[in-house]
Amino acid sequence: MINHQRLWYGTGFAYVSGIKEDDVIYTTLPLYHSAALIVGLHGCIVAGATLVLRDKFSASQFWDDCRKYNITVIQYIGELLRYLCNSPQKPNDRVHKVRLAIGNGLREDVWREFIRRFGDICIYELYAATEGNIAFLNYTRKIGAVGRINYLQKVSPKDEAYVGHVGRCPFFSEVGLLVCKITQLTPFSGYAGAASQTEKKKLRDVFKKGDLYLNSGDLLKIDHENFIYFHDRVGDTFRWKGENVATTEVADIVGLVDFVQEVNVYGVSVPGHEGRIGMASIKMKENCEFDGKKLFHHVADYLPTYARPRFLRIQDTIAITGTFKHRKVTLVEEGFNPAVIKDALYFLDDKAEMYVPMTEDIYNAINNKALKL
Ligand SMILES: *[C@@H]1O[C@H](CO)[C@@H](O)[C@H](O)[C@H]1NC(C)=O
Ligand SMILES: CC(=O)N[C@H]1CO[C@H](CO)[C@@H](O)[C@@H]1O
Repeated sequence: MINHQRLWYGTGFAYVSGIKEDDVIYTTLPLYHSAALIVGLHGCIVAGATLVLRDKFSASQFWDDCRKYNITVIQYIGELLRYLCNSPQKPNDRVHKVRLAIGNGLREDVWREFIRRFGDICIYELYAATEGNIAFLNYTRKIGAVGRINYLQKVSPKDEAYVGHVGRCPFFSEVGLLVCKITQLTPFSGYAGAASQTEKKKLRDVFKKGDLYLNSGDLLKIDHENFIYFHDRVGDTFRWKGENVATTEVADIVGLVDFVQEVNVYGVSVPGHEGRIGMASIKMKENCEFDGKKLFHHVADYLPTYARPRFLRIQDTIAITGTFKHRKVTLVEEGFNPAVIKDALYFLDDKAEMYVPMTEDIYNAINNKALKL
């Protein structure tokens, strides 16, 4: 439920980002989503700035539009900036007036590449949810971070049974579920429709009896300098062999391999096994060859056994949602059956120490448990 107060809070992002009346904001995001509607459109009204809308994002037109309309502020969500980084380099990549990018979901590798390629654009990566009662903004330009704990905004990540160490990440302290105290100043107005939907998001007696918190559904981590990082959505994390696997973390690692352009990580079920095993859908860089040995050694170097994608699927395009997030549901359902999937499939073969083409034999061996996962 977006009431007046919530809308007003949302426009605060434009205000704290220093958007002024001579700014021109460019948004290619859908207006049904709060980034464009609340931060962009309403933020623009509050600042008295100008808004340039485009009904569909186009990576090839993006910078031409910025030049044409003298854009100073751009909005992004999810994978949007990755698509800009993936588009062919041009000599005028740095010819524009964009000084600020505001949004969320930017991964660290893309953040670095974006600045390297398009110039010193200030990135305000924010963390917020439409219905949430807490928000963070980068405010220090620390790459990868969504914000920092300060003494006005105390953050208490709560350890839950399903929140543990995810992957190998010695730099970071523990990952936790973000819960946010519901107070008069940080209200939770809930969802329209069934009251049970709203009730489900509330956590009671969290730190002491009688307290009330909002379950953000997001896993965050805080480093030794108090910088806050987004880790994963609880729903995007899957369990394998009793361990939590963060899809975003695995995707970040696989994405570092030189022939990988884009990667979508998810968990698939295997008959007779608890939990879900890791699978990745990969889009290859143009004119690159898949190298199963190289990829194996890369994931073996950076990921613990349980987090390594056991199956790979090579796709021409990685499907995204209207809000620039990777689509996973269909991929999860389709699994890893080579008789059904027409894309090239690979299997992580421990003994051979490489990804090998997936065959009917391997598939059958997994199903009748002749092959142990
Ligand atoms: C952009 O800025 C240039 C130079 O200041 C100006 O000539 C042009 O009219 C502006 N374009 C728009 C669409 O405002
Ligand atoms: C809101 C906020 O704190 N913004 C800061 C983000 O980072 C830049 C650069 O460090 C600062 O100049 C802003 O004040």
